[in-house]
Amino acid sequence: MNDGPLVGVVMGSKSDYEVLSAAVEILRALEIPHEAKVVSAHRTPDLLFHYAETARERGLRVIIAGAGGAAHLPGMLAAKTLVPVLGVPVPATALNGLDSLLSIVQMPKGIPVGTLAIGKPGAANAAILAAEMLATTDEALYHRLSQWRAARTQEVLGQELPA
Ligand code: RP5
Repeated sequence: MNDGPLVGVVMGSKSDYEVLSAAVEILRALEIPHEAKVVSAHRTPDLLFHYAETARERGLRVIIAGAGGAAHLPGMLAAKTLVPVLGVPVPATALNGLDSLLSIVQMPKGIPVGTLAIGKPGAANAAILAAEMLATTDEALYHRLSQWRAARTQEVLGQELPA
């Protein structure tokens, strides 16, 4: 029985946490065991390889990877593991995340990265998607996720506009 993290949230820099925290918050709310870590593709390439190569044996079932600029972290992780990688483009440069989005989404055929929207909405959706993936084989999580979504629906139904 694996009691370790099921989802790994990695990012190229501590500065990315402002965005990736949106994923962590949702994983926490859904009680999904997870870890968050800085792994830089170009500044700590050996750590990147080690993280990817040991991901499956450590019990990770999904990796959420966020980076800004020439965002090669998600693609390089995907190249070194069969654990599914969800990429989150981080707006970190003058190009406001468009650079990161194109870097992540344009993976050549054969090594997929599931690419989400730029910034916090993408980070949140990556966590929800990871939850949905895990819920295909976890009934208790499926139940928590259903309740979580129903609560979001109620929030919108309860919204009132100023008179
Ligand atoms: C990328 O460069 C990181 O993912 C981050 O988005 C960006 C800036 O990093 P720092 O200069 O803040 O460390 O590698």
